[in-house]
Amino acid sequence: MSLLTSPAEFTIKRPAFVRTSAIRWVFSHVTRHNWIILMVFLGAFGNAALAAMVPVLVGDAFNAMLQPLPDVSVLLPLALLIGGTQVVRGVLQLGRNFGAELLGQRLEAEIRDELYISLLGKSMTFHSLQPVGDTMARATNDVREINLMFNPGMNLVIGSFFFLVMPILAAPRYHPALLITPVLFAIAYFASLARYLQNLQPISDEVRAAFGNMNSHLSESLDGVETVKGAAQENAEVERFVVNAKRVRDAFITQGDTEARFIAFLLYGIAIAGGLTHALFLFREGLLNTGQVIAYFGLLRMLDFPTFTSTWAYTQVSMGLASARRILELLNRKTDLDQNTAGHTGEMKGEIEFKNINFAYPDGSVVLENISFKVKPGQTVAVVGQTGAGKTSLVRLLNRTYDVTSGQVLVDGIDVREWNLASLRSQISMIEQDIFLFSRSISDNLAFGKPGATQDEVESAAKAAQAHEFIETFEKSYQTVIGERGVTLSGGQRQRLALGRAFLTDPHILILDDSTSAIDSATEDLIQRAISAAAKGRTTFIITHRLSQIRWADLILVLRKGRIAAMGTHDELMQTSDAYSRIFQE
Ligand code: DCP
Ligand code: MG
Repeated sequence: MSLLTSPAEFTIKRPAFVRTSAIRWVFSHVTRHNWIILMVFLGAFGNAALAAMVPVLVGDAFNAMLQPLPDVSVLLPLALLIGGTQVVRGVLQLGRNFGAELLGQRLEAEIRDELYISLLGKSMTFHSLQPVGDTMARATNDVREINLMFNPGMNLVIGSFFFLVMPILAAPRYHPALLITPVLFAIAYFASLARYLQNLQPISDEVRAAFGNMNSHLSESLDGVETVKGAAQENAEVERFVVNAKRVRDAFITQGDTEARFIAFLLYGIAIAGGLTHALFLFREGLLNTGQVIAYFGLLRMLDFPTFTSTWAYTQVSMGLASARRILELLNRKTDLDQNTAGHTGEMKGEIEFKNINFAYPDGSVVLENISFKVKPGQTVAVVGQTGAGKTSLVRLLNRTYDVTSGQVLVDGIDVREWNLASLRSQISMIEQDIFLFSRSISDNLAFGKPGATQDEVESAAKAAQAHEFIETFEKSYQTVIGERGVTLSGGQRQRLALGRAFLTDPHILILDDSTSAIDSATEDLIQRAISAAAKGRTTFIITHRLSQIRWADLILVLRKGRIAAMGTHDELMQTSDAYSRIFQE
């Protein structure tokens, strides 16, 4: 059995990115695209430099015209120069925008992959504690926010930064004192920006968290829409949703409020007025001429770009970082599962031993207590007990869906934690209590654990599972696509598909959880035959309430409130165990 052919969580390679802080993590993604960054910076710098050419050249033109004998012939070359620089500027601007967009899209795709791989690699402990809707919000919207952080966010931040720098570079050309206004503006701008971003951070975090919360509620009520409708609870659900939606709205309003308080516009007004006054003062002293005053004023007007973009471009960056923190938090959350790639990988014989195990769910009380038993290879074990007794929990310890709290589960004499996880799981097949079918074709669903299976293999597995007949009744037979969550199939049909799945993977240990509870007796007979065939030659666990299936088990475990109340064969137990015989009297 090849382990490498199965695309299971634990065989997927993890990309190595720095995951110590959100900024470093994003940075470690960005630095994989150095040439794009170079393109953005060159484009942004060139764009600003050529934009500064306009007021400078216009000032020159004024001076030429204000001569006692104006020389009109200089106007045409100046006009052509202005035109030419602006064409080149357009190209550079395109480069900057294109680069930023490319970077944003690439990062979005990369981070989405990274997150998906990580999510698949996480343990059930993680998944049972993490709401699906919240994960979905992070995997879609938050990842999207990182894209937007680069374009338009960083694109405009970098672009406007050079617009801030140009007046500082060009002003001394006319008079060194003219540096005062753009330099003071820059200092005030960054100081107020730092405060603004500080205020904004908790608000951005709240916006993203409120959104995730709304999403997880939405996905839950859609998931459970049948229950909601069945209990006529639509109104209550809507009310609950409105509360969540309000929280999102309030968070956005607070954000808008904070944005509105950002004083960049005030600074800009002061800079323009102060700078012009200063220049006119120098003009009166004879230190500047008219053309220079005009050019300087034009340069100061370049500050409007950083002013106008500042509020929302930095908000976008702030939102992007908030999202990055949320994604990173998910990536870094402990998986609680050691995949043990260096562990034991041999072919399984199917001998099982539970040695004094205790088990509790991560946030719950003790579910299984002091359980010990042994199973020889090829034997069939029936697990019986009332609902909530811990039957499902018990078998979940075998394939390490969860790990024991204390004690040991041994397969072939080796602790399951010592096994290579991929090897362990690929040799154990579990048919869950709630059978999950993907919205793919029946054929794909059957071959889920063995993607390369041929049509013949799929069909013979379906036949062995007594599923072939009903599949044939569908118009497209094996190519029928199953509706969302398998709603187009009945309980019994799903169980037989799940059995077919198990046949295909040909496991050494097979676990059937409540596999025939919802079935009429004719179908039960079919399934009974399928299970008998499936159990042949492998160690099998059956969790069921049906006497017909329990009877021929080699070992019967009677669970009661997480403890073994009795164990043995049917005949033994009928004589010795009250707990056992009581189950059949219910
Ligand atoms: N439990 C829990 N967290 C989970 C699953 C179960 O806290 N993720 C609790 C609920 C029960 C106990 O564990 O009190 C045992 O649950 P099982 O699912 O193991 O019970 P059974 O499979 O025996 O019950 P059923 O026959 O209803 O399937
Ligand atoms: Mg159960």
